[in-house]
Amino acid sequence: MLRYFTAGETHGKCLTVIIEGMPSGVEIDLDAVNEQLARRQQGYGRGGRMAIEKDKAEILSGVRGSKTLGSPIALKIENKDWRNWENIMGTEKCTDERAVDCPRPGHADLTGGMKYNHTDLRNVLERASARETAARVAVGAVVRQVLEPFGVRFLSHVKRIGSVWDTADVDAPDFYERVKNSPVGFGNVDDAKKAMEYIDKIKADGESCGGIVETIVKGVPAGLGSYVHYDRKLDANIAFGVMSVQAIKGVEIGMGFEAARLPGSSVHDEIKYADGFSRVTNNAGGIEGGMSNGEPIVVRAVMKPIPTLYNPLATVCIKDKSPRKATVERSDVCAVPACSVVVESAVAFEITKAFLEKFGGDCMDDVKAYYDAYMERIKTY
Ligand code: EPS
Repeated sequence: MLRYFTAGETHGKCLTVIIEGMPSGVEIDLDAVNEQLARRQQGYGRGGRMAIEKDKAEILSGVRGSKTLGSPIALKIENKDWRNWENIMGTEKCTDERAVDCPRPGHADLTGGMKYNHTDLRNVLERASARETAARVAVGAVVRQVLEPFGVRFLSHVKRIGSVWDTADVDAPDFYERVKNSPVGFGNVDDAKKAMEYIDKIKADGESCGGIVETIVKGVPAGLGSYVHYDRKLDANIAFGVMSVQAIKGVEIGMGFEAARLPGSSVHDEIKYADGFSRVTNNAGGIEGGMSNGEPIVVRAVMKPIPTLYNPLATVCIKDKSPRKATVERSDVCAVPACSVVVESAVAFEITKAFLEKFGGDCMDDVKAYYDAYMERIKTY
């Protein structure tokens, strides 16, 4: 089973990842991993930290001559900011300079402090921080390389920032090129301008903002996941992976919540046959009965506004219980474009995991042999 662990505090020395369950013989392109890390660092509305970091992954084990060995893969991403925090975050000695005792509403601060019995809430925020998403992007970028020979492609974009929607047509041929060049991950240039103005206003008000991101996966064969047991359902596992991303409050597949409003005939995708089965529409977002059905997989997620507000909300000091204003930590005003890269990575992990569950073998030759035999068989079903 494909799995991974991450470790690391936002102002600690580094982020560390161990990925277990990769077959041997997967070509690993480290530049492609670093490209994804760079994508995550971009976006209009980010804070000062991104000017400090130049995220790069270093592979420590599990790969030899750019090919996986089948053994656990360890990765490291350095925190350049560590040099400014060594005294505060030292693993042997530390000071309580920058201690936090006024929890931010919406952050893990208060409940995390109560749960782990911390008197300095920095002990919570350091790990709860979305800095950890750099590690998750590295994981997604490594494991998706299993899928490369099979033509599976991951695409993502931002659909909404605060009150501003991207009205671009996602099926336009140059849509993703425009998304790539947009500071807010939109396809429509005028809407992108409005979103940036919105972010400027939010910033001036000492506020933060959230949005909606979408990931589309193309080239996934029918039959990943299963209807036979709840924990093998592909949509359930995707929802879990995406919901576990910091600040995500909702996940939809395909038509999602809209399906509540419409009659069955407007929701379910009619079946056609021409050299294989396909669907006339894709309201199901490529998943029926917990299994991929061969259509593109469409996942949307809602990111709430980041809880650090420069114009802070009311809170209570955990020491003397007096009413106070929440702590202000350096933060982003808007991290929705970065979130779209993180959600894409979380989806990439779940798709790769399901792919290896279906076609898994110890080496890529076995995976390819099983994949080819299966594709041949379903072609004539
Ligand atoms: C982030 C790094 C963090 C935050 C942000 C995401 O760095 P720092 O705390 O040093 O500014 O900028 O995390 C949050 C806003 C949060 O609330 O968790 C990153 O690498 O993406």
